[in-house]
Amino acid sequence: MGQDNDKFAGLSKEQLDAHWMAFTGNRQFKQDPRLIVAADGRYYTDARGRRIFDGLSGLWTCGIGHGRAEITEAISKQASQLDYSPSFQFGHPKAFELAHRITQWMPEGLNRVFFTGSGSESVETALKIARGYWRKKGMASKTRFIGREKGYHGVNFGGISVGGIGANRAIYGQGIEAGHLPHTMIADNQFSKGIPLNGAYLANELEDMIALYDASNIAAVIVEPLAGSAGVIPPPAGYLQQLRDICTKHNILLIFDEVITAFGRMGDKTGAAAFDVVPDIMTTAKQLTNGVIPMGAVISKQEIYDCFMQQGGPEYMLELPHGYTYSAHPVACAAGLASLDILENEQLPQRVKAMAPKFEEMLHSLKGSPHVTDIRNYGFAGALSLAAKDGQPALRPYLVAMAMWEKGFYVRYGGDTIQIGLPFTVEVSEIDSLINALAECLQEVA
Ligand code: PXG
Repeated sequence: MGQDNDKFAGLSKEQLDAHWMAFTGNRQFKQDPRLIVAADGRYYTDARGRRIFDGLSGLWTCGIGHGRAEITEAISKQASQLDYSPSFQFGHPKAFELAHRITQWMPEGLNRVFFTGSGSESVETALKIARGYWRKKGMASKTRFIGREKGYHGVNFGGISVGGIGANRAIYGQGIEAGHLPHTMIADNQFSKGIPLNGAYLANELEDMIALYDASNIAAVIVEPLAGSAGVIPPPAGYLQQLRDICTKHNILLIFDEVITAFGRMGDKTGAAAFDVVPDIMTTAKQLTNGVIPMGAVISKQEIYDCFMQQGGPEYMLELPHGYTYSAHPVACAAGLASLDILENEQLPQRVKAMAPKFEEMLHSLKGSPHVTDIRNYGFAGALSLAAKDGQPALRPYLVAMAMWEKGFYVRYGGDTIQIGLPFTVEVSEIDSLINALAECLQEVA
């Protein structure tokens, strides 16, 4: 270990070629792979034997840290007791226990939980519930969705249709009917710390879209309360409340996609709690199981659930023709219960809230570093925007992230941004090292 020539971890070219990797530059990766072979706490070990700080908590998944015995023991015990049980027409106790526990993490009124296998599946589920709900209520023309520019709602056809990251849609052709609100990353808000002051007026664009499409044709508005993938865009003061008010006024459902923001990262139970606005449906995944086992959950207001029950026909009939083979998978439920136990017992959302100002201060110390055109943050989420190099906006973040990897830090690069999602258990000295390394990399990368 420790030798550069170990970086292939003994894999042959044929093995490397066989795996078509997700959201990865496959050609570059396979020439110079970044292979991770172990994880422990807030650190990865790569194939060269180096310890690497996990500056994105996996992919915003592992806030508790890696290898927590309580979680691995819970899943191993569950796998030996009940490794799988059919998710259609049968149930197992932990699914109900976890659903109930999740409701205790939700704002008042969100109390019916549907399980999925990922964030993308949570989004499709929420969109289908929204359309189905209006049809059950006799308003079948309410089918259109409104998303937002720069929104990320996973990769399935519904998600990329309401999503607003052009590169994720461009090659796939037609999706489902959706309009897009303007994003809120405006020049007036550059280098805002936490919640930006300007931009609530952008929510009024929803009124214009309603005037264009008519509320009788719109099922729901879907936004991330804080946009994650596009590079951490916190909501302007008053913006989400404005969206809420307009949706309520026009009888349109409001969906918060909280795949990144739920379960602690915002320094609160959810983004809805942190920003004090309650949606009608919330989508979650990632942190629910600390990333250890794939799982998502869609949480809806009781009125929506009740509508399906009331319109469900004979009681032996199913009310929602939707679900996944792995909905409420017993091993995922065990991981979810163990993760929520740790988040609660160790008061990790509270810890995030208490340490967020320190992170904010340190992150914003990078203002003035070469190439940095904006810095944004909230809770334990932060991002830098970097100026384009040679007319290629995505090039410099890639170079910076690779330089960080060489220094022993994993951060995410996407579009023209570098993103940080700190583990909830991080120490101040680790934030300090991370930010210092970032400052050096920004100097080094031309
Ligand atoms: N909605 C939101 C808001 C997300 O952030 C998804 C849906 C899709 O989840 P799945 O589990 O299907 O991937 C996501 C996922 C990044 C990054 O670096 C973000 C995501 C995934 C991978 C990387 O910002 N978000």
